[in-house]
Amino acid sequence: MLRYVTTNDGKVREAEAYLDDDVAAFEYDYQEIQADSLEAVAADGARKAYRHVGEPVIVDDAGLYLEGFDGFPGPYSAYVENTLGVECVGRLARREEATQAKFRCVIAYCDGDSFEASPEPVDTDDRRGTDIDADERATAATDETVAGEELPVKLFPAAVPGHIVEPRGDGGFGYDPIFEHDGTTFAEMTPEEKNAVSHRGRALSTFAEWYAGR
Ligand code: ITT
Ligand code: NA
Repeated sequence: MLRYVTTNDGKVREAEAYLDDDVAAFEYDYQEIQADSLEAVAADGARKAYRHVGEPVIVDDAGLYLEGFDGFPGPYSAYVENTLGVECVGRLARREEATQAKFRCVIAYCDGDSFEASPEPVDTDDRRGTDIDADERATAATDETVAGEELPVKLFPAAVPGHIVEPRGDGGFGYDPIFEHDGTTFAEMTPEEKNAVSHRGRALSTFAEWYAGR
């Protein structure tokens, strides 16, 4: 059984389309590290969750990156949501005309086995998310594993570009009401509509393809 490990009900609603008899959501509140990259946070979480569950796990770490604010809040998105709040981030971005943004998501998979080593190391310095070209709406499955640790982790990053707007919509969660993509905020979309374009939908479908064919 593969476990999708999270404490976030919004993520579970979106992941449901990718879960079936062999994949189940699992609520486990591990201690997250603070780091400058989603990759590092997700990889660490996957290792902790695997050690706890003893079965294959995926962990999903995500964040909002404001281009004009050098990628803020990025990996600190949860802290900023809990302190400033989503509407305040939206007002700041609009006041400073820093409304160009992207969501990034990194799925980290760990099953206790090792994977084929990659010739290229993972670039973990991605505060600005520059490793993903948002204009291409990139879905980049990396073959990289985070090496040099006892438990190998496979990473599936993805991004989606958008603009910060006044809050609209009741769906989704987190920053969704202020994130507009192709004229619609993520909070105005159904989970299916959001999955079809979102950072998480792209990361999950890339993961699912790899997982099915591994
Ligand atoms: P888990 O770590 O338990 O999965 P979390 O809510 O802490 O749950 P993240 O660390 O990945 O998840 O989330 C970081 C922040 O980004 C947090 O404030 C979320 O609300 C927000 N966020 C993540 N994905 C999002 C999405 O698809 N739409 C809007 N906001 C999102
Ligand atoms: Na998290």
